[in-house]
Amino acid sequence: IVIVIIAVVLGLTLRQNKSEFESTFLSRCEKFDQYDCKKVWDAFQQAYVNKDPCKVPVEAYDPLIAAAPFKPQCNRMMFWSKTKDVVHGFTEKRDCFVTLEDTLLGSVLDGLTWCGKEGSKDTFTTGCPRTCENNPVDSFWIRASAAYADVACGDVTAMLSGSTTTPFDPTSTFAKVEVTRFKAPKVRSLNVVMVIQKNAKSNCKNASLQKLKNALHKGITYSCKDVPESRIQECGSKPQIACRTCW
Ligand code: C8R
Repeated sequence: IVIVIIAVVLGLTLRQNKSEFESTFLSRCEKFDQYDCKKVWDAFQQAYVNKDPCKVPVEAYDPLIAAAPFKPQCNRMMFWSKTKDVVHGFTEKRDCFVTLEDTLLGSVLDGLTWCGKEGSKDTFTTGCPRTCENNPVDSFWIRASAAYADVACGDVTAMLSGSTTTPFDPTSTFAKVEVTRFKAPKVRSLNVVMVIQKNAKSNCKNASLQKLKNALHKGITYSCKDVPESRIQECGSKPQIACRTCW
């Protein structure tokens, strides 16, 4: 009995406490049924733990994507660029559309910073580099965006910002990773919602959108509609407005 007690006490003291980061990860993950969150956590960690935080390539997250694959949600998939707050303000209130942040991986990691260190088993949340190309956070969003765009189907929506001079920004993840992954005939159309705020700098006539049309695989129909931000907010707050009549 004494030996058992000693063993238990020793075991408890030696077992590392869960970090705040891991607790956040697991509690956000557990809101989704049908996933083994401990397995997802292990697959996540193997991407960056014990590695130089400038040497985490996009492919490091392949096992994570395999452990928590994205499910296609035809006709409801929403993409965005420079409109994160407007989009999520809307999708939080209505279930017309789903974004990457509504999926397990997107919601678990949204707003978080993480990296590892060579020779350490820990996850760090401060002092993580974001300027080198292969950093853990940027590589994750690129990999997750690619996987999310790969399952796109039906009529796809994208909210772009009329408050920038180049709403289709060739350096954005939307342009570099997502648009070129939409495949006809699985994806039927790409419908741009141009968010028009006060003092807008551009609209659907902007030249960058010609580049978007050209970047789309042939067979995918393109459309663009200028929509005041106030209309998007109104549709978010009035459930009696049907999704298809929001704009
Ligand atoms: N997507 C990309 N980046 C994401 C993201 C996401 O879902 N969620 C977060 N939090 N981030 P931007 P973009 C972080 O320039 O480059 C997907 C990342 O740190 O306004 O065109 C999503 O499916 C990233 O660097 O948009 C969406 O369609 C910035 O926010 C595009 O890609 C991206 O900010 C958006 O990527």
